Amino acid sequence: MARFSFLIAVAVIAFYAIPGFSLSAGENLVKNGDLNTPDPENKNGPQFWQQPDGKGVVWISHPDSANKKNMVIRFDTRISEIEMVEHWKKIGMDEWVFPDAAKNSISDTYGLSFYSVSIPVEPDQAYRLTFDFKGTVGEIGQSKMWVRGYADLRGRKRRIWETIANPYPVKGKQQEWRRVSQVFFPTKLAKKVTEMKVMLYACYPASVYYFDNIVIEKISQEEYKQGREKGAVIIPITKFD
Ligand SMILES: [Ca+2]
Repeated sequence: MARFSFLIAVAVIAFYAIPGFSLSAGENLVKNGDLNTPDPENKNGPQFWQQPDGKGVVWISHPDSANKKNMVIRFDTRISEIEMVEHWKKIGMDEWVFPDAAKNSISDTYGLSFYSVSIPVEPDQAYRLTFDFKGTVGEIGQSKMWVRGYADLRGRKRRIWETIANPYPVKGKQQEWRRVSQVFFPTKLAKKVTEMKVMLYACYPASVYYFDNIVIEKISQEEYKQGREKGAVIIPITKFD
């Protein structure tokens, strides 16, 4: 048994020693991607993420896990624009206040978003984004995840690249949790990108949406090529931490 373990260890080391796998494969570049660690500055939100507004965007226990310490982000796009704007003003989150708030639910217009902190982008490096999602999908579903790339241009940080990962199509019920996985390569299309942020986004139809387990990992260019050919991988999930 000991010898067997030793052989496995050797095999693992050999695998990581292969050029292209020397990067610590599997390391999640999204800090607190499982959303489980509270922000020491604000106990109502996860560390290394934007502060949730506590109404449209809420940091709560996983709705389908017995582990109450397994946290997720929940969006509620049923709330009207007027209500959202009033709430944002009340808590001092003026950044997203629209000048002409409507009675309609926020799903009809802007939707709701939630950002990670910045993540460095390496030149000539391909990545894989993976996340868990629960919510209405299908032809009418508009919720998705973005990765947005930034560069310092003319003295300002500007968004110069982005990619979208859709949590659909998927077979089965619309409200099932699913794990979405998709490759991307920021500097292939925008050489100047030096950092990226993940943006969780929920919109139409007016409903509740959940996100969890956001992972960005480095992959080889060969894996990127294969991933592009295959397209997004979406699998239903039923087991939760
Ligand atoms: Ca979690």
